Parts: sequence; structure tokens; C-alpha cells
Amino acid sequence: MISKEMTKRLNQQITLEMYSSNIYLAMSGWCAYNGLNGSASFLKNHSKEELSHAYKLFDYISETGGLAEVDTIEKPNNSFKSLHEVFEATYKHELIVSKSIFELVDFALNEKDYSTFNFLQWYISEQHEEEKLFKEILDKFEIIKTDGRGLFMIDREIGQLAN
Ligand code: OFO
Repeated sequence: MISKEMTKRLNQQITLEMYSSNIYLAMSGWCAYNGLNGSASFLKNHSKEELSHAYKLFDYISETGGLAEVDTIEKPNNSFKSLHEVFEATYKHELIVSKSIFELVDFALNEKDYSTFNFLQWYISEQHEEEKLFKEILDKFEIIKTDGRGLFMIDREIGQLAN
């Protein structure tokens, strides 16, 4: 059985993961609209992954006797100046998610809630992978300039990450 406060915090994380999913879906729409199909498909896949992060929390709360709740999800940004701006936003967002996970881990440890502490380890590894992934994509923008042919190449590379 998890505490009421832990449940509340995990529910807030569900909302954040769902917001992440919507952020990436909105980005995918913008990319598709601008003919950047590789990035559109990568971001749509990522949006689905974020939903699975939310469901994992949802199930954990239910399994431990808490009430898993669904809250209002803030509207994401739907318009961007460039593909580079899109991926700068993804990286920044993942840093926010990591911070939120670390706060949950701290809280679980302080409460001596070792079950939740253990459950959250998966999210720590996941955040490490995601920060790495988005940082690598951002680095590509430094290597490949995004004018004309460069933009085509970078979109194709990002599309390959979707598979
Ligand atoms: Fe991309 O973050 Fe979920 O956990």
C-alpha cells in the first residue's frame, strides 16, 4: 500500500508523461506538415512510448492499492520555427522529466517506500537513454548543417532512429 502523498505524486507524473506524449505528437504533426517525414515518424513513435510510461505508472498505482487518476493535460506547442527548434525543445523537456523522476525517487526514499523506489529505477534508466538519444540528435544538427540537402539528410537519419 502506498501513501496518499506518494500516490498524488505518481499521479502527477502520469499527467507529465501524457503531456510528453502530446508534445511529441504535436511535433510529429508539424514535421509531417513540413514534409519532414523521417522526424514525423520518429516523434510519433516516441509519443506512443511516452503513453506507455504513463500506463506503467497507472498500473503500478492500481496494483499497490492507490487510485490512479487522469487529470487535465496542458495544450502543447503546435508550431515551430525549424526542425532544430523542435529537437532543442525535446531535449529541454526530457531534462524536466528527469528532474521530476529524481524528485519522486527522493521522496520514495525519504518515506522508506522501497517498493516505489525500486519501481522508479526503470524510469531512471529510461531517462538516461532518452537524454542520450535527444542529445545525439542535437549533435547531428551541429555536424550536418540544416540548409537544403543537409535538412534532408538529417531528417532521413532521424527517421532511421524510428525503426
Ligand atoms: Fe521521455 O520521458 Fe517518459 O519517462
